[in-house]
Amino acid sequence: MNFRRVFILLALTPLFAAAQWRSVGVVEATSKSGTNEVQLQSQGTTLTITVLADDVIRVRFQTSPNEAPPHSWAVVKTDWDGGSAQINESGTNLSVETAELNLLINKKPLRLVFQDKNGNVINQDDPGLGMCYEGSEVRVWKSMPQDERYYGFGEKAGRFLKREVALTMWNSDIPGYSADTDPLYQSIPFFLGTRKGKAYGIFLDNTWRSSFDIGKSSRKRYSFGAEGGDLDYYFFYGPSPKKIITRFTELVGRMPLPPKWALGFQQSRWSYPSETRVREIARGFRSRKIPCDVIYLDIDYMDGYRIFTWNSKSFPNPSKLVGDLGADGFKTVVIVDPGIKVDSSYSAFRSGMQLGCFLKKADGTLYTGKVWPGVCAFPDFANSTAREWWGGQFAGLVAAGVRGFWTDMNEPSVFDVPLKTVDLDILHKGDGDSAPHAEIHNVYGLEMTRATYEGILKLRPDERPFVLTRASYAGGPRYAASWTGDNVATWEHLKMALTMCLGMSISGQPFTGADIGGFIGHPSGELFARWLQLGVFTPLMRAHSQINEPNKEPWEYGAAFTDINRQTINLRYRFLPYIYTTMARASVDGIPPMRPMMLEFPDDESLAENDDEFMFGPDLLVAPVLAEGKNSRTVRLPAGEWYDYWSAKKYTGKTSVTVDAPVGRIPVFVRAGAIIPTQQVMQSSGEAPVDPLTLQAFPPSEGQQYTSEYYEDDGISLQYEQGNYFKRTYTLSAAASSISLLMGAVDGAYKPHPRRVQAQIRGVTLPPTSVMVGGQRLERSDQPEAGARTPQWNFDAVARLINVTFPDTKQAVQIDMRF
Ligand code: MIG
Repeated sequence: MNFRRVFILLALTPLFAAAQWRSVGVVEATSKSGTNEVQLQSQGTTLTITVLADDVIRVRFQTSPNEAPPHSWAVVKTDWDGGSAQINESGTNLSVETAELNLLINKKPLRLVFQDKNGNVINQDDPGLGMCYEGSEVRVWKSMPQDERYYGFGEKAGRFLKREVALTMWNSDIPGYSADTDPLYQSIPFFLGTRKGKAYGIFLDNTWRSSFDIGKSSRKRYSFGAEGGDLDYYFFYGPSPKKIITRFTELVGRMPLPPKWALGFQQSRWSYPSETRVREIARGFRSRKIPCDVIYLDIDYMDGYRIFTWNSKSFPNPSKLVGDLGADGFKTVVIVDPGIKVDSSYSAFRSGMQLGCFLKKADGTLYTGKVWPGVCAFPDFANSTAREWWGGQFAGLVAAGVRGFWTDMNEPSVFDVPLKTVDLDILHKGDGDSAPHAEIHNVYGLEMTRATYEGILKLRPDERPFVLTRASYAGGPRYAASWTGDNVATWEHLKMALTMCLGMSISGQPFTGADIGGFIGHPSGELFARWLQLGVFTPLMRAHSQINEPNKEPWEYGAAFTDINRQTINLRYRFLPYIYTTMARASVDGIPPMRPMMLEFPDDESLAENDDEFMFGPDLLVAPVLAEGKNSRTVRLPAGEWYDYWSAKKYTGKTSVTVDAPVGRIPVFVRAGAIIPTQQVMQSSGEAPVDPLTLQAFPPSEGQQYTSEYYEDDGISLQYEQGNYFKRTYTLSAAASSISLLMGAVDGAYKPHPRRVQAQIRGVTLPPTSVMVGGQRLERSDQPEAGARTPQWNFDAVARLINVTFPDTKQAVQIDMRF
């Protein structure tokens, strides 16, 4: 029981600036444990340095060393092998050396200096301040080189590059936030520092209110720390930023592969108030041939906002409604809030009370706060009994066929109280070790998504759960996708939708998106169309709206925009095989689909601060139009060669180009050599079979070759974990008078529906003189029969492409085109 912390918390100095920091002094004693850990004592403080791997070092500074080690809510990997660590002591210095970096520990006073193997400083404690403490607060100051750049910090508004800003981690419900509003809904205390093409990462694993001052109060040093707990951080060395993200997500866990339908277009609003309106919306999509996979039900589906219930007047037969939607290709997702109405005739309240699942005050009485249902009790998601109880409450919704759950208000948000959340001294029971809300607050949302995810998985063990959350912490993607909360229908917010998703993506949350069209306010047709275009390239593609706004469905802006919006959503469905492949990759190595330019091209100074274009997956460069009244867009192309996706015109990179971008078109470029797997447009992702699978191939320059990957599985079950997937590589190469495409042998047991593969070689001006598939010469047939099963090829001089169509097999296939 952690009463000391509660006590200190109440006595906290309110103003951060007023703190009288004590800087850690001279080391009095050191002790090694094993080959990879050393402890240093100084004036009652303990610093523990643990090498987890050659590129990962944990630094834990404790000002009260006798306390039991706190539990980490984020870290899932604990069995690190320590790499090749060597710890050497000589006089006033101690050094920790690994194969990839050296940590010099100055003992007089205690300061840390991280260096690469050539002795260049990567990161160091500020010589003057270093690690400090005051009351229960802990903080470290680091030197801040003028040319160092900072990125990440999870869900933060404003520019992608973080400089001269002070950022706080404290999950907060802020409807209609703006570029300088901070904090927001989620806390991911992780960032990257980059300098001269080399990157390091820092993850502060502390759930108390924490803060990062990145050159706001000083240009020479930055600092981070928290109001309680240990200064417990992980230092990652790249030098590539990708390597750091892979390591960080190994430490805190990765997004499991979501159900494929969750990557389709999703339609929401607060609220579709009745079964009649929901059916009308579903018909609205199908009758206009606008693809859609998901319809959301916001709070009004419930009986008086009682979670896990239905309003029997407006939703008289939920299973029938959900079933009919399902037959029409729609999955139903419903909102759930944490607040459980205090109402003795309400079964969730009664069972939660019986099992002691709700937060209580120090005197043992129920803690209550007001939210939508009125006076509510709040589940103690830090406690496993409460989590299991919560998970079980979904039985009815799951039985009705509801497929996904949207966890809102889980900062948690409480109405009509000054702090807008649960009282900070309310104790969470945890499992054995209790902790005040001040310590649990930032993981309340994370643990709510955990309870939800685990509960649904138990109820429906053969299906991947889909949970969408507003609040979370580092490691949250293990359980849920997330969105950026209550944004506004302005062009500025469209820009922020991009920078925030990029920030989330490099903070370990790949499955993210913003409310398309803006939650608050009403977008113009143009703003909605541009927002929808960006949405094609955000993993979560969901349109949503506040209550009392005019309708915002894709057909509400006039016929011309309806056509444009249909084309845009069609594009999402065309790219689904590629999008799914990038998501599969993220679930394996943490590298997100949305990649800031600095992540993909860390050595290119001209792209280091670029936050209006990005890579989607390894091979698509997306340059959305983010301002009103534009018909063209200037794009900075990285080194190499790039094709305009629309025209197949080829450009040499390291230059800026301006391309047409009328309101119906988002500029997209493809890396030369890449193969982008695409499919036919369908009205929902579950339609099958899709024939053919079209591999859009963009030939590299003469003498070059490039390999792309492809991933597919049943899109819904967990069998991919047992090898039931379909994975192959495609290698495209070009010589003086030939182009070859090698489809590697399929890895994995999954059998797709029988289908043809259509290799579509783009940007080709002349027809080939011969096309061979697997050593067989194919006939040219410029009027191909629709669906013909015989292998054939044709050339389209206007579109400048060659189509080669043949049945898909699991064996390797080589296609050679001679010119
Ligand atoms: O206090 O459920 O961010 O998406 O529509 C507002 C109603 C509660 C906030 C969410 C928003 C949702 C709304 N909710």
